Amino acid sequence: MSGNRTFTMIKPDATAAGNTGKIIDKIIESGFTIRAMKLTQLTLEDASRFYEVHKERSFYGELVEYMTSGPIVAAILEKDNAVESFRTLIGATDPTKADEGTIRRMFATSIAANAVHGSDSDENAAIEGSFFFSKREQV
Ligand code: FUP
Repeated sequence: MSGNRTFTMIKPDATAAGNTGKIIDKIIESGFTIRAMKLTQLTLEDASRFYEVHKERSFYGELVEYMTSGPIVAAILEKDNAVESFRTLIGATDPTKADEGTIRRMFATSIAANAVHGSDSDENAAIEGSFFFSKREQV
């Protein structure tokens, strides 16, 4: 059974480029309800822990460094079938392969600086959401 919540981050490239508002608008227009949101900056320890699943991959060090390079916006989003629906909205990891109209196609500059994160399963959505937000911070 698919769940109704997912977790996202607007990444440092997108916040630095002034695209935070446009991305949030697109998320809301696409039918998601924001259940938690904060602007923050990851420490190296935070990013290493968040991306621990990728630690054996060649790009891990670069990814962790990049994700600490500026502010991010973390959010919990609600919609039916949230995980899959949000991954459709953001598009492929590589923005040159992302479909027209997707957030990554519109705002990402490279595979690493790809504007937004979206959880890849209900289980990870719950883990990632609770990485940033206490129960009290979710409405
Ligand atoms: P996605 O689920 O689309 O965010 O993609 P992955 O889980 O495969 O990758 C997580 C993050 O690692 C991506 F958002 C960006 C980064 N990455 C790279 O920097 N280089 C790669 O070759 C693949 C991923």
